[in-house]
Amino acid sequence: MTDFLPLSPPGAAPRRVLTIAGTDSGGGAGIQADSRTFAMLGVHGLVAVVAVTVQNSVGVQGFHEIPVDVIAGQIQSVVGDIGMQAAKTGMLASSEIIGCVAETWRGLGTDAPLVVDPVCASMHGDPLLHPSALDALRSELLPLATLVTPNLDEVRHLTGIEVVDDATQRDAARALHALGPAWALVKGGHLRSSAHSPDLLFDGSEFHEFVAERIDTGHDHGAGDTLAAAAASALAHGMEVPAAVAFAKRWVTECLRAAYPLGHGHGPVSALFRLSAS
Ligand code: PXL
Repeated sequence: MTDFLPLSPPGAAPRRVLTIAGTDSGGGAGIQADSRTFAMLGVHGLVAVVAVTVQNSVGVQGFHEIPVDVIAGQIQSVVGDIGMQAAKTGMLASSEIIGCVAETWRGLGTDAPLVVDPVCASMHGDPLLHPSALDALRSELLPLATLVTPNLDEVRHLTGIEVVDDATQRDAARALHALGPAWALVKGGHLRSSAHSPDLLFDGSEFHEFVAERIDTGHDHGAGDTLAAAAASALAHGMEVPAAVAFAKRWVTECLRAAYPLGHGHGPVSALFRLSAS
């Protein structure tokens, strides 16, 4: 990793990036992962909490949804006063919350880029989105997105397409883009049993492929959140979407390399490697 985002001098306000997402009591994913990446990339993280999860390294034992007026209030409060240059969504839990976030976003009248990470479940397979909320995700939020960043399970939930090879990955990117985001990123994840994990980005006309070294670790909790948070941070600096995705992919690869064990289950990816980078 050699590249970083531009840093603001001490005393000067950095770029602001808003995360609209759930908390993780285990500190690995969700708002905790977003906030670590924001800090390590030198942007100021703003937070709208939509749900509080009860979870540890073994799984998600439950979650509590925040009332929609409090969610809308958090977003309006910080954007009205502090301002933001980009935002991302993570766990949104329900169709009511998705509707609230979409309506609040439209009400801001902002042209700041919005990264939508369509979180459906934890890495343990525990649900973080009611299945009935998929329609709201498709019809209300994706049309507002600058970039949507599903993994292969989320692609299947959103499009019905089972990605098994290059051709189906392209079909999925086309189907996702047709739902309204400016750019769709289909993360390859564990698609191919090669040393690489290709991600495919599509804007309706051109495909961009991103290949990174595959880091085989059992500790990849929070990887999707970290990628989306890094992409939003890069967009906040005015980067074009393909450059922001390339940057985010390099960032999450280094966070995967630095992942550590925690508890009795899966440990988190770690943005803390940045502290020891020269
Ligand atoms: O990594 C997806 C994710 C997002 N947000 C919260 C989570 C998780 C995964 O567990 O707990 C709050």
